[in-house]
Amino acid sequence: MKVLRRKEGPSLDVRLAALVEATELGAGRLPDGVVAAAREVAGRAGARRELSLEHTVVALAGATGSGKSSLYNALAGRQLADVGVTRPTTSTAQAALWDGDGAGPLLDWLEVPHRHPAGETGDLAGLVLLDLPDHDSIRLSHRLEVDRLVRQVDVLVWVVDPQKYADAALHERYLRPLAGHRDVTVVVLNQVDRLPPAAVDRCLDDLRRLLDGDGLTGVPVLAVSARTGQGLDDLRGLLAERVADRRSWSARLSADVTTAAGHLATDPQATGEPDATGREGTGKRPGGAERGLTEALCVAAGVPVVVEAVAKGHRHRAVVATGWPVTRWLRRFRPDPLRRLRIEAGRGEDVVGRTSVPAASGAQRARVETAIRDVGEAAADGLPGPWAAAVRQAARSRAGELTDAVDRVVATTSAGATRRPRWWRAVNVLQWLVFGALLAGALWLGVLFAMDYLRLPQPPLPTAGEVPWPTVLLLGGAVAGVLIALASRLAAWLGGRRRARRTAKALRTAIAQVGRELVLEPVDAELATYARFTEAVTVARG
Ligand SMILES: Nc1nc2c(ncn2[C@@H]2O[C@H](COP(=O)(O)OP(=O)(O)OP(=O)(O)O)[C@@H](O)[C@H]2O)c(=O)[nH]1
Ligand SMILES: [Mg+2]
Repeated sequence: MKVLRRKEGPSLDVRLAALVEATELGAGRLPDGVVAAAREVAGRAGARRELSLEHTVVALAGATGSGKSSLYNALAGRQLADVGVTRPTTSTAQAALWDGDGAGPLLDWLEVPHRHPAGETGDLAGLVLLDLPDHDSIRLSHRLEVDRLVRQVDVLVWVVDPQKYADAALHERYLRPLAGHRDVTVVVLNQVDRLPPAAVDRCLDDLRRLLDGDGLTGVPVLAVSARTGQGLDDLRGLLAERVADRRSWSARLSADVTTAAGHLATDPQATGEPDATGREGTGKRPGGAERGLTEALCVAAGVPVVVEAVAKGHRHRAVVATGWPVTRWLRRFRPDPLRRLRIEAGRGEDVVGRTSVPAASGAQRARVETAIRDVGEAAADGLPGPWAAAVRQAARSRAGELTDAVDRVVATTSAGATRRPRWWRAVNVLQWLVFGALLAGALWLGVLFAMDYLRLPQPPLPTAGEVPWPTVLLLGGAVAGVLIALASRLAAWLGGRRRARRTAKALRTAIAQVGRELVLEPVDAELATYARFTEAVTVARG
């Protein structure tokens, strides 16, 4: 039977690189064991590729007494291994070499010191046959050696006997987990000489049924007898094919990479297959939760308080700048509502210290936390467990910086609202002119009053119509001053409202930006990592 080979798809090199990348991306997010196993596969694959590719390492594995050593001797054509009656017999692996030149480093890597040349080379040149200890051994060292070599060899020949072929330990511990290694697995039913001919087929059928259950449909199953030599030619022919092919090593590594990538994926969704949300691991974050976050941050940052202070502060300063000079000074005794929040012009990014906007209440803070959680949940929806957890964690990762960052943008964004409109200055000049007229009128009338009191002759009094000019100046100045003040107040009220609206909008934009930077960007980064991971896993799976 030919080794099944994929004609298309990425090369082993590319898949190996993808596995390494997926492993690095998954580290710290996926369970440590899975990541370590994938790393080990990548390391092993790298090592095997550096060693002789001219040799094919085939291991005879199986339970004690199944006849591994007997088969090993039969294939080698020499009594290399002890075949015993006391079980278990073989305690360390040994190798038979068919043209073993250059296989030294490979066997060193396999940690198999006992090496023997096989009887005759023939068409098996390049075969390195390993006789393993028993996998189900009462000796731990046997099991460890088997487990190690089962991971390292190119082709696995599982030797079973008619009594123990259904052994649960073999199927559950080895065959089922190696279902992905179909292309490099062979099953040999040994000792068929001990069965009546009619029972052999029944036994083979049953064995095949079990292997199908293990996910090993289609693997070669051979009936042999190490004692009589029955079926040995078929086994030899199959091995000769694998050896000539020189591809088992890459088929083995390919299966390893596929299996490791499958474990990294943890579930089907991680492979980039469409998930429940149809997001297909594209790294996109569903919208929606973003607005809730901005809203919660605005409220917690005291935006309504600041906006009200902007309007009130504007009116306050307008009165100080444009009010009636007779009464405006009284305003100075009242504090500027915006300055009271320590928001003033000239506050830049470099200003240290916080505004005096009241700190967020417990309920407001809780609302922010809920909004952050909602962002995390929405982004994590439909992702496999560990990645969902990583995304949720990413949403929270910079939450501690939010309060200060939001306060900073509140300070810098609202500081613009303290700018003085130019008309205030013009109105101020006008107010003082009008006030000057009032003073002039008062002074004039005062002089007239004094002259009258002293019975001095009255100078001629110019009039505007019937009313004397000093009176016009005094009363006109007073009325005009008050009217200008009232008109300015109205304008300031409208200006304050407009400013408050603009500030509210600017604050919202700036706070949304903070939310994006500190909450959404980490989430997006994690989703991008997940997208790269799924892509790498897909490539690695081949
Ligand atoms: N009848 C019969 N007996 C066999 C056959 N193959 C092996 N045996 C016998 O089965 C017993 C175990 O053989 P081994 O080759 O030592 O078995 P093993 O799998 O190497 O056993 P461990 O080294 O303990 O793991 C020996 O007594 C062999 O003679 C066979 O094909 N037919
Ligand atoms: Mg043995």
